[in-house]
Amino acid sequence: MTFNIFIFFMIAATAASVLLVIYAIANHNSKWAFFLIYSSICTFLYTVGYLLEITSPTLEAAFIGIRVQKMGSPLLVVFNYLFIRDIYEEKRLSFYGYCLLFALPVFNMFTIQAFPLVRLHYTDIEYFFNGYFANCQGFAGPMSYIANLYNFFLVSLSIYRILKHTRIESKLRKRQSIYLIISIMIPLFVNIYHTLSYSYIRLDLNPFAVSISLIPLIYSVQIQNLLNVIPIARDQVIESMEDAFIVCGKDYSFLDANSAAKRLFPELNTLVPGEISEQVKRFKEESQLSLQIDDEMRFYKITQTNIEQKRKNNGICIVLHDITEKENQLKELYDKATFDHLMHIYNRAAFFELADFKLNSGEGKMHSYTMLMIDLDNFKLVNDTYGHSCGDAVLETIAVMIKGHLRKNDIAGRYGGEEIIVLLEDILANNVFSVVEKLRTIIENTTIPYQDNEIKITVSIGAAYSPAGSIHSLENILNQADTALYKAKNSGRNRTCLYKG
Ligand code: GH3
Ligand code: MG
Ligand code: MG
Repeated sequence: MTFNIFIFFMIAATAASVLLVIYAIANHNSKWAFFLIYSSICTFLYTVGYLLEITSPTLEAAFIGIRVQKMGSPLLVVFNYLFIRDIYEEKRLSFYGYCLLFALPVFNMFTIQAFPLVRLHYTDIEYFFNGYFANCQGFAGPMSYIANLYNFFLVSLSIYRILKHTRIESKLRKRQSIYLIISIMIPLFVNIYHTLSYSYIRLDLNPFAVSISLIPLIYSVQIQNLLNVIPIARDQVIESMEDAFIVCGKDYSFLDANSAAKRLFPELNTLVPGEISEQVKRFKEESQLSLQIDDEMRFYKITQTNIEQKRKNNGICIVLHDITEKENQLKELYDKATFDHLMHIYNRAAFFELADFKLNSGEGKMHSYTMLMIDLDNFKLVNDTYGHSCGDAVLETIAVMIKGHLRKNDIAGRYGGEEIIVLLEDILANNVFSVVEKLRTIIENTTIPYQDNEIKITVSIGAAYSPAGSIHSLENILNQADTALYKAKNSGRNRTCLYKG
């Protein structure tokens, strides 16, 4: 045998197929690798068999090479087809599906190994040696045509699968499909060329073509690795998310949850996929949720997204987003805008808004209202004697006391300085004076401790009454209470005056 460039290329092609076997086995954890391992072994048998054939000194020796080739080549296209199905994540075939697919190639693989059945494939084989390499010329038998037709059918099926998925998938998928089609087309065209350009002593370029087709095939696999990263990345992001993430079926049966969800609802740890859980079901009705966690109230916004697959709703994705900080900030802002920070009762604007709403709402007409204007007596003296912060403490204590005596529908607000206004609901006209007097005397009889001092304070109260069924006017009732307060002050302070029209 003379060494020549073609034999060198054939050795390189064989080596490439060995590398592919190693690559596929090294990636055996990837789903796409399963059939690629077998198809790469077939490629190896095909190329190494051909290498044996063209380096054989006799027909007998060459026929060993042909047998090796035929242990791989009939199955090659089948495994490639299955590999393509896996790339596109199609369903694995049933046992009978595999039987059907492999029946003919396996039959060919075995019948070609020995006489007399080999006659089904080759009616005759001749051996040539052209001084550079050996070449066996087989004269095609009936099985040879059937095998070629079957291969052509599988190649067409593979291309159909590729095109089917290319229509709907992403740009990266399209590029992958192009590589796959190139990888399938190279051996196909070379085979057609080889079959049409019949001559005696010539090279069979098919094994070569098969190994060249490995290059685009590896590219397509690389793209698959990239595509596989996407769901892994999604999984990792979802798992590390602070938001609770729950996947359930259309019927709210539990399917999956991330760690945050399991921390929030430990019972999710005990659920098996498909199980119906009351915990998950309750999300159906709610768009917001509050949970008591470690003495703290936490708030969650619930978002639900349908999981659509081929325009069919296959489940629901529930995300619980923690909005506690936002809620607390909003509450803080609301409190600042609504309440007086010293007295912890409504500020003037909020009180007026609320009082106006109460008095003028349809329901308000059915109630009676009593407006109190309360002013601390000689309060300036407290400030002057004990200091401003003592004055603050007194104001706070008086406000807390007044608030403590209100009922559910009564409201109190800071009118200004050391003046407090109160709107009482549904007090009988005859009871107004005694109710207000009771409040005044409680304050009168209270001693407010401040540092080493005990402070006594009194208040003057002006009260105005608007009976149920009348048209209430905030402005009127306020003016009336103010007039009554003025009277109380002028009558010597520490007293209650009712407005009498
Ligand atoms: P009168 O019986 O006539 O109401 O006498 P008064 O001293 O209470 O009345 P005046 O309106 O002269 O004084 C009110 C005082 O209240 C003056 C002001 O410094 C004090 N004051 C108003 N707001 C505050 C406050 O937020 N803190 C403190 N410590 N004092 C306040
Ligand atoms: Mg005063
Ligand atoms: Mg005053």
